Amino acid sequence: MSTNLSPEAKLAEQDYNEANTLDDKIVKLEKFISLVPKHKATEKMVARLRSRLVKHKSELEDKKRRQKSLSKGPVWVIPKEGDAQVSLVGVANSGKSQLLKILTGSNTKVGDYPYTTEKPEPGVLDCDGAIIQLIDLPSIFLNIRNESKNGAMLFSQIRAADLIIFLIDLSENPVEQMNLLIEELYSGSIRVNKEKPPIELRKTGSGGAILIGEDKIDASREEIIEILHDQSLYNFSLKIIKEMTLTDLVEALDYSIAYSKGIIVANKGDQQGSKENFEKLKSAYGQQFLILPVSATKHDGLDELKEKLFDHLGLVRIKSKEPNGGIAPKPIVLKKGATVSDVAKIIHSRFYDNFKLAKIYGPSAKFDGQTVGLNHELKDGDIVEIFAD
Ligand SMILES: Nc1nc2c(ncn2[C@@H]2O[C@H](COP(=O)(O)OP(=O)(O)O)[C@@H](O)[C@H]2O)c(=O)[nH]1
Ligand SMILES: [Mg+2]
Repeated sequence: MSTNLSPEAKLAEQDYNEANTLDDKIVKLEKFISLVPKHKATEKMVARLRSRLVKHKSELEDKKRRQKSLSKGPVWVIPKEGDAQVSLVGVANSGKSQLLKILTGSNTKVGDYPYTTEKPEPGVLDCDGAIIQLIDLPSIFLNIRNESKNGAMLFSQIRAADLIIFLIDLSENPVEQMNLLIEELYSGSIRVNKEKPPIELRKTGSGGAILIGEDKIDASREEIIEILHDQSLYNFSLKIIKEMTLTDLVEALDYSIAYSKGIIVANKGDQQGSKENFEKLKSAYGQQFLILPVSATKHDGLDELKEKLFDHLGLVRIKSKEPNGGIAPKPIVLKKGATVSDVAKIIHSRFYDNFKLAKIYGPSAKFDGQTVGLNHELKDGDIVEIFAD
């Protein structure tokens, strides 16, 4: 395997081959992979090494799970409360704690010195009746996964969230910050605003390997099957749905990867040079991310932030009209795509079981008071009046 590698990489390979424990194998293999130059000629080799890494990691997970059932270690994920959980991710001093404080009234510590925030700190944000749990997190720095004892726990908190806010300090180089955050999250097996490479994999009891759509990968049948063998898969049917590389296939097989959604909030818009930095950030990341400019200390852009944040969570707020004609003060918060039947079930099973008709007022109604059935899809801001027998 070690043709055309640097002496350093060859040494790393040897170290890996000599490693005995799973932990050690993972560390050594990661180091080896990092030392292999990445280009077309090494692509398949790197994919193969990554697939081994996936295997080692899942073995380690299994081992930990078995041990955990005996003794429970500390868990750091803040239990979800409200309608959605959002994590604040940024380098030191970007203003995460300041933003949490201003949006939620939480009294998390804001510091003039870096790393003021040592553990996750939740706050509650009211988005027109939807309750969003916002979580202030310790700052991200280079190689945090290996350098910080809390790295793994930090990542578990980030993965658990429904959305990530990348908080960028516009008084410092914004593209460097964002590159760092994305790379660190990547190393913690978190991909942001990316689709999981689409495959359909089914384990079969016998029959060996069945490949469908193998022409969509630029690799031989044997090379594809080797990757699955690495994961101890021998009898399976695999359908490749879109064009992808061997590396994508390895990613798709790696169940430890989280695919998260994120937006960028560009803070300190009141600082000198922030406009130029905002433009730089936009040209580097504007295609992949929604970017919202704010100033957490001057309270600029916060209403727009709340609005767009809610929209990105993929939720809708629906109010019900009561028999006395009054409108419930608190909305019911549902996933986009929710229908009248979802609302009926929540109000009372009677409304669902004996449903007659509903009247709709608001964005999804062709006209106010439009009569609709259980399957009518609702939009954010709708008011629903349900009639039952
Ligand atoms: N000028 C300016 N300073 C800010 C803004 N937001 C936060 N800061 C300051 O940046 C420093 C770091 O804030 P903090 O919230 O502790 O950052 P964290 O490390 O990301 O939690 C503090 O001195 C804040 O007062 C802003 O919008 N404008
Ligand atoms: Mg902080």
